[in-house]
Amino acid sequence: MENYPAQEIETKWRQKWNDNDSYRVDLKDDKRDKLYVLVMFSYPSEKKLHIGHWWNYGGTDTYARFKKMQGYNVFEPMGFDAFGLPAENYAIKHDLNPADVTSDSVLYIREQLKLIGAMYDWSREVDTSKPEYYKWTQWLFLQLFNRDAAYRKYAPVNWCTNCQTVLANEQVLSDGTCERCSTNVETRDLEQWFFRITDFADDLLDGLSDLDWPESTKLRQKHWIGRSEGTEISFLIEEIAQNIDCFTTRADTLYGATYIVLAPEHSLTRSISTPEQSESINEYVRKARDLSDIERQSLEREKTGVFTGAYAINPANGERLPIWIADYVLVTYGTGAVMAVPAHDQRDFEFAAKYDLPVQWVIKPTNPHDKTLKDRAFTEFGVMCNSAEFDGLSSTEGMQTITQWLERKNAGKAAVSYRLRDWLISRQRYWGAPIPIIHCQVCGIVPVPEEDLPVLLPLEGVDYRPRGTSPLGSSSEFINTTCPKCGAAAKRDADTMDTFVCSSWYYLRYLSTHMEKSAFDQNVLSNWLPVDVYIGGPEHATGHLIYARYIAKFLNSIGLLHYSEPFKKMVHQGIITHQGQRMSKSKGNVVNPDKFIEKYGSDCLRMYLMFMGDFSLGGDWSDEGIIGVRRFQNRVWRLVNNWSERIFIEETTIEVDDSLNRVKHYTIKEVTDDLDNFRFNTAISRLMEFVNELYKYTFNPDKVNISFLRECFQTLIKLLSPLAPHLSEELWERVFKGTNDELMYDGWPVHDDKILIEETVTVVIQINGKLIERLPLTKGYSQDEVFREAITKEKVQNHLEKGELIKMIYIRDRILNIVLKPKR
Ligand code: ANZ
Ligand code: ZN
Repeated sequence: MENYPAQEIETKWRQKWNDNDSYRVDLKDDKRDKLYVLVMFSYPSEKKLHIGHWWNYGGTDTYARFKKMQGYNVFEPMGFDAFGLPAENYAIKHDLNPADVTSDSVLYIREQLKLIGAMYDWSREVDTSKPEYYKWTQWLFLQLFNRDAAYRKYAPVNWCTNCQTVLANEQVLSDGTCERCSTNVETRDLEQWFFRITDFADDLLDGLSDLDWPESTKLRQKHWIGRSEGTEISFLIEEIAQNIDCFTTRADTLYGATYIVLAPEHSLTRSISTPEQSESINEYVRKARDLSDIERQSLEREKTGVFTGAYAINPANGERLPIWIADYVLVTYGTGAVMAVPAHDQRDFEFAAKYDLPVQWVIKPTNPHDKTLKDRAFTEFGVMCNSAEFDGLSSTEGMQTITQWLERKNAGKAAVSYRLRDWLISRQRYWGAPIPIIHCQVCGIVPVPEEDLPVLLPLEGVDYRPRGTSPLGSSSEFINTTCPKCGAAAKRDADTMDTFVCSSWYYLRYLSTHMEKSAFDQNVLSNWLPVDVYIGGPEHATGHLIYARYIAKFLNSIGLLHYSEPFKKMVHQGIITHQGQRMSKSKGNVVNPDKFIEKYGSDCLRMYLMFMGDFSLGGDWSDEGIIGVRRFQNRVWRLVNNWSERIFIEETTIEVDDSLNRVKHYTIKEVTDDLDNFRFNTAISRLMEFVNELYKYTFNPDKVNISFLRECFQTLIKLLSPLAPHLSEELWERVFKGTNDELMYDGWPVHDDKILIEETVTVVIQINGKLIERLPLTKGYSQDEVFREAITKEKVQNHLEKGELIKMIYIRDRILNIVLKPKR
C-alpha cells in the first residue's frame, strides 16, 4: 500500500469544500446551539503567513471542527486587519503605496489561509481598509463624538520620532520605546483626539471577574486600569494663597512628609518659582519632554529634580515644606503633585538622599522586635509614631482617621485615582480610516453627517510618507470641503484613526458583512454574542483586549448592544521557536510553511505543529519532528486502506476484544477532553496509542471481529478529523461512503463510562521502597488521584505520620513511591 498522497487528496477536498460551499454558516439556524469561535485576524504587512499563524489558525480550526462535530452551529470567520503601521512602514521602506502592498498581501495570504483547510466562511470576510468597513468605523466615531465620548484635547502625548506620529500609552513599551519600531518615545504637546475610556474604568474592572480568561491576563488589565484608593491632601502656599493638592495612598504617613514634588508640567510650576530658579526650571521642564511617562517612572533611573524656591504648609503640623520639581512625578496621574515621605517611599528616599532632604520616620513595624533598616525606606504597613495624637494607630486605621480628620478641617478628602488614561486615537499617518470631522472657522468642530459617510481615504494624489504632520493635509482635494452646518469653506480633519479602533469592533461586522444600511444586524447579534472562545496572543492584554471591551461597554450603554463583555473565554496561543530561539529574519531561522505543505501536506504540517507542544505554551520546531507525524499519518492511511475491502464482510463468531474496546473508549474520553481544552498534543498521543493497538489487533486477520473493527475505524477517523481534516474525509469516503457521506455531520463519538470503569489496575504503594498497600484503581489515575486514594488507607497513614514527605515518584498505573524523611 502506498503512502498518503497528500497533494492530490488535499487539493481534491479543498476543491470539494469550496464547490459545495461546505463551510457557509447559517446564522439563522435555531436548531443547533451557536458557537462563535474567533481567532484574531491577520494583519497583512508583508506577503507571507509564517509558521506562527499556522499554529494558532490550525489549532483554532481544530477546536472549531471538533465543536461542529459535537453538534454546534460553529461560526469561525477570518478577515484582515488591513490598515495601520505594519503595512504602511513596509510600503514606505520599499517605496510602494500602502494600498497596493495591502491588497497584494491580502490576495496572497487569503490563498495561503485556504491551504490550512479551515472552516472559514469566506462570504463573511472583513477587510478593515475597505470603505464598506471603515464607513462603520467612522460611524462608530460619530456615535462616540455625539455623546461627548470622543473629544479633542491639547495635551502632552507620546511621540515616536521614527514613525512620526503620536501613540497611545498602550503602544509604548515598558522601556519607553515604540512598540512598532523600538525608537525612544518622547513627549510633545499636541491637540489630539481621545476616547473617554476612563468613564468605564470601574466597569472594565468589575467585568473581569465573570470572564473565563487566563488569570495573568485579567491581572494585567487590572494593573493597567490601576484603580487606587487614597486621599487628596491640600498643602497651602501662603505667598499666593493657593493649595497644592497631593494624591496619596498613605495618608498615615502625613507627619513624615518633608517636601513636596510637582510634576514638571504641573500648572503651578511657573507661578511659584522664584526668578533665580526659573531658568534652571525651564531647562528641566524641557528635558523632561524627551522621555515618555513610562520611562520616567522606571525605578532604576536615577532621580533628578530642581528646587522651586517656594514652600507649602503641611496641614497636620504646620511645617513649611520645600516644593521641588522632579520628573518621576507624572502630571497625568493623581493630581500631578506628591507629598514626599522619604522614610516610607523608596523613590522619595533616593531623591532625599541625593538632595540632602530630611527623613522623618513615622511608621514602625507592627511587631516591635522587627528592626527597620536606615538605609532604605520602610514601605510596609505598621504602627504610627511621631504623629502627635495619632501615635499608636495601625496604618489602616491611620489612613481612615487622618482622612476623616482632614475632611473636617477642610484640608483633604478621600479620592480614587486610575492609571488608565483616555485612549489617544488620532494618528498623523496616511494608512488609516479618516476621522469624520470638519473644521469650520465659523462653527468650529463639525461632525460629518452620517449620510455622507464614508469619508473616503484618497488612494491617489497624496504623498503618504510621514513627515510629522498628517499626510492627508497634502491633498487639497481631500482636505478642502464645505461646512455641513453653514456652507462656508472648511477643512477636513487630516488625522486618521489608530488601527485599534478598526479592530475594536470587527467581530460584530463578521456577523453582518452584507448590511449596507447599518453597522450590524441587531437580530443576528442578539443570537450570536458574546463570542464563545477568542484565541489570540497575550501581548494584546493591555491593548486590543481593553479597547474592544470598552467599545462593547460603550455600545451597550447607548442601547446598541445587549451585552457588555464581548469575549467570554480567552485562550492565548504560545510561541513557537526554532533552534531554541524566536524566529526572526535577522537570525535567519524563520520556518516557511509552504515548503512543508508541498512536501508533507497541509494536514501533516497542522498536526505536527499541534503535536510540537502545549497550545498555550508553544514549542520548538524541528524538521525531523514533522517526519514522525508524517509516518503516523501513513500508518493510519495504510491500516484503513488495507482493510477497506474486507471491512463490510460480517464476521460473527469472534468475540469483541474487551481490552481493545476499553482502549477505544478511553481514547474517546481523553481526546474529547483534550480537544475541549486546547490540549492538542496529548490528544494526538492518545490517537497514536490507539493506532498501535489497532495494528496489534489486526496482526492476525483470522482473529478479528470485523464489525467491531469497523466501529474502531469509524471512531479513529472521526477523532482524527479535526486534527487532519483532509486525510480523514478521504478515508471516510473510501471506506464508509454510502453509510454516511458527510463525516462532519455524523456526530462526535461518545465514550461509555461503564466500559472504562471495568478496567482496573493494581497500583502498588511504596514508602521508602517498602511495599505498603496494593490499591485496585481505575486505569489512568494521575499521581494526585492515586495519592488521594492512598491516604485513605490506615497502613499508609501510619507510615506517613512517621516522616516528612519529600517527594513522590509515580509510574502510571503501577507504582507510587513515596519518599519520606524521618522526623526528629
Ligand atoms: C505619600 C506616600 C507615602 C506615598 C508613602 C507612598 C508611600 P499608587 O498605589 O500607584 O496609586 N504618587 C501620587 N501621584 C503621583 C504621580 N502623579 N506621579 C508619581 N507618583 C505619584 O501610588 C500612589 C502613590 O504614588 C502616592 O502615595 C504618591 O506617593 C505617589 F509612604 O504619597 B504616596
Ligand atoms: Zn515608532
